[in-house]
Amino acid sequence: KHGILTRKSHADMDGKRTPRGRRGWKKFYAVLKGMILYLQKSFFSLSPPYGQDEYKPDKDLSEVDLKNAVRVHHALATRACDYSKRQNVLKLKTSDWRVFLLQAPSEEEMMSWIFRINLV
Ligand code: I3P
Repeated sequence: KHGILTRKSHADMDGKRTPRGRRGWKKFYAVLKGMILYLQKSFFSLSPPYGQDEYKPDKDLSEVDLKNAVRVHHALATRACDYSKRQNVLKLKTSDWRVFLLQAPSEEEMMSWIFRINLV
C-alpha cells in the first residue's frame, strides 16, 4: 500500500515525549512494504510524471528515507480519537514505544492504513 501521509512525531524510541523543534508535521510519500513503513521525502523531488506503479522503494530510497522508515511489526494503529486539530489522523505506536500521528488525505485512506498496518 502507498500514498501520501503527513507525520508528526509524538514520542521517541524510549517512549519519551518528542522534544519541541521536532514535533512539526511533515509530508511524506508512504509505502508499506513487508514489515516496514517507508516514509519518503525524495519521492517528491523526482520529476513527474511518476506513476505509482513504476515506484520502486528499494531503488529510490535515500539515506534520510531509510532513517525515517518505521518498523511496523507488532505496532498498533488506531484512530487518533484524542487529537482533534486535524482530520483523518491515525496514531501509530511501535514496538519500541515510538508514537507517530499520521494524517491521511481522507477518512477512507486513514481506515485503510490502520487496517493494513495492523495486518503486519
Ligand atoms: C511543534 C509544531 C506542531 C505542534 C507542536 C509544536 O513545534 O508547531 O505543529 O503540534 O505542538 O511543538 P516544532 O515544530 O517546533 O516542534 P500541533 O500541530 O499538534 O499543535 P505540541 O508540542 O503541543 O505537540
